[in-house]
Amino acid sequence: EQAAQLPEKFQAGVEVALVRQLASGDFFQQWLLGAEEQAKALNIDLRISDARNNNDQHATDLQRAIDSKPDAIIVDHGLATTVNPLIDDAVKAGIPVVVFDVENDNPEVVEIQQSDEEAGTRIGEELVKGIGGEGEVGYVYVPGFAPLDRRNRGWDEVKKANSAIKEVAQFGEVSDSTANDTQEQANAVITANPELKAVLAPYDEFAKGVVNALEAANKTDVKVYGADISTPDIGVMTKEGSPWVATIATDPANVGRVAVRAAALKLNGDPIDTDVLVPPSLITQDFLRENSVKTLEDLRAKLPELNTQDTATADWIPKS
Ligand code: SR1
Repeated sequence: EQAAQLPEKFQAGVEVALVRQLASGDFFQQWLLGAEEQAKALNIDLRISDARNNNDQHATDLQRAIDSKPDAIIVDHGLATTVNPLIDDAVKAGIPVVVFDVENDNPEVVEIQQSDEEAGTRIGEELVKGIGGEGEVGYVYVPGFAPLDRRNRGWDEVKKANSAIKEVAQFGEVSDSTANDTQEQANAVITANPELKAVLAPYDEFAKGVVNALEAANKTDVKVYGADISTPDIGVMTKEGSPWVATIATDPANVGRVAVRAAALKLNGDPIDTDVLVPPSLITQDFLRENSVKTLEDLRAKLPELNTQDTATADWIPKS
């Protein structure tokens, strides 16, 4: 019934290439579920590739996607130096392009992000408040990933405004098993810095790695401030004695839906802003416990603003 209201080209079926740099971990899995759900509602055949954090492979996948002449391309994460020249080629070839979490300044490209600089500031300020405005903190950061670089700019602002906060260690690893690899580095940081009061870990895989290291070292008085949310993350945050006290997060499935809707609007020639922001919410451990939130479904019910169904949409786009 819904398909009949779609524009003609969608009724016939359209192909959208989703070219992913990373796909492992809760955020990326949930994001894909949302994207697939929205694609199905729009009769879009989503052609998905995953470069598993290998940037050469990401470039190869993007070139292959361009060569296959899809109706649109969504580039999900990736280094600007790797993907932007190819994105320019795609635009020149007349293919509509949407990027999520890529630093790109081609005016034809729709860029989606989770207001990451502001997110970095908000979770950083929460950390400062949580440790009384002073003390030693650890920071998990890997440069080169647009959302992490943007959050880092927000955190830099917080540090400038709070001179009694001493960042004593920066560490982290993004890989196919980010949480485990970050945990190994966190073990060493925790041992070397016995006065640590908190760790800022603004990516849920980072946060989980740090939590595991703190639990193994019996140092759960060190507070963890993270980013992202998922059902497993909620389990970690609400566990008795958990050091993970706050996170700044969108609903990743909602962001995936926004990306597919943006591609649909662009390929249909409908108006869409070049910059699409999906604002995150600050979610505390206290909020989750007080509201008996155990799953992402529970959280969606308690925080309906996580579903930005009016972002990047039109009357003909089915709500999913
Ligand atoms: C390695 S970048 C990881 C981040 O990408 C998405 O923006 C998620 O929020 C995650 O924190």
